[in-house]
Amino acid sequence: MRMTFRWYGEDDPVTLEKIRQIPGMKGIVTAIYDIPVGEVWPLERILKLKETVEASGLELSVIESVPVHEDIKMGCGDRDRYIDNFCTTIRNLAKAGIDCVCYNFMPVFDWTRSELAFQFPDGSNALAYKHETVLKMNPLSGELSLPGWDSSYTKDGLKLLLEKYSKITEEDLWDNLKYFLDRVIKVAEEVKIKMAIHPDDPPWSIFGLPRIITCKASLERLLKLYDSKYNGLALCCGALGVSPDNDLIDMIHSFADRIHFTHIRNVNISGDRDFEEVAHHTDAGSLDIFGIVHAYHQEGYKGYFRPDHGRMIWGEQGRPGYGLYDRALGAVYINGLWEACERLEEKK
Ligand code: DNO
Repeated sequence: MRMTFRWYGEDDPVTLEKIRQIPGMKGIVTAIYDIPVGEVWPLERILKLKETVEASGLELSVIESVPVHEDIKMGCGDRDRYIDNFCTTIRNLAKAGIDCVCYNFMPVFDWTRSELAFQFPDGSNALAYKHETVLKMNPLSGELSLPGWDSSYTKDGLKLLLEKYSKITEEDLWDNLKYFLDRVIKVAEEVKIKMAIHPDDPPWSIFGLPRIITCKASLERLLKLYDSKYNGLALCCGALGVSPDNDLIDMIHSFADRIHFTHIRNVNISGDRDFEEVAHHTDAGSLDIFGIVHAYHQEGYKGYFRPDHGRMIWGEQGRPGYGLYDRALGAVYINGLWEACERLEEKK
């Protein structure tokens, strides 16, 4: 297991120097954020990023994410050119020594919440999702923006995109995902990059858009679309875990050899399709974080872990979900659980 931490680049207030001081921290998860979606990431830019990260004493571990152009997801327009570009980016990343790339296949919006600063009685706050509120939200109003969303759309551009998607079914999305994987995984195999799909967050349809990577059956289907170790998963516990039907421990045991990257986060399921993000500890929320880490340990997991979203605590202000303190506590907690699993194993 390699412990990593997400860093949003030079303008992230959570600097590499701070991340380096987190006990047990090994690597950085990041991306190049200023290249338009669909364009090639030049090798020089990737090497520069690697140099910056390594100068801080950390390793550049995972790219999260190389974004997938909407034409690819919709199976229209310039998809072949964008897939070629994606493959070139993968080749360039491999030349720089990267071995794991995360991506997602969520139409238009990446992860979604209805509240960015849900207040807890202890004075901390965190991201939350209330389904009733989301049902009333208009994605065209621009009232919400989350790190990870492509903010380059104009209102008209977004409207057009949503109209186009209204004709796309879940099965169309599966076909388009297969078309993409058939081309990309071949290259990934060749250059030895493990591709890791991030599940849909939350794992159900929002704003009428189809979402397909939501549960065990869909992960199974995805893995079968192209049967290769390089077609793998970024198992995000928080994303999948908000659905009580998703048994994460069972998923870890079922797919262990295809999980390359893991996001660990706890959530408190507070109603049907309602949840708040909480501290990483098992007793803070609805997920058995010890059980999850233990399952990885039992499987001899060698991939990357990162603590996922944290609350805002100790007065910190910053990028929703991506402050320093609570994520650092999460990393230390996970490392502690892992060490305990190791020690108990030795004693057997
Ligand atoms: C949210 C993240 C997602 C994730 C992408 C992966 O915090 O987990 O934005 O990076 O969905 O492509």
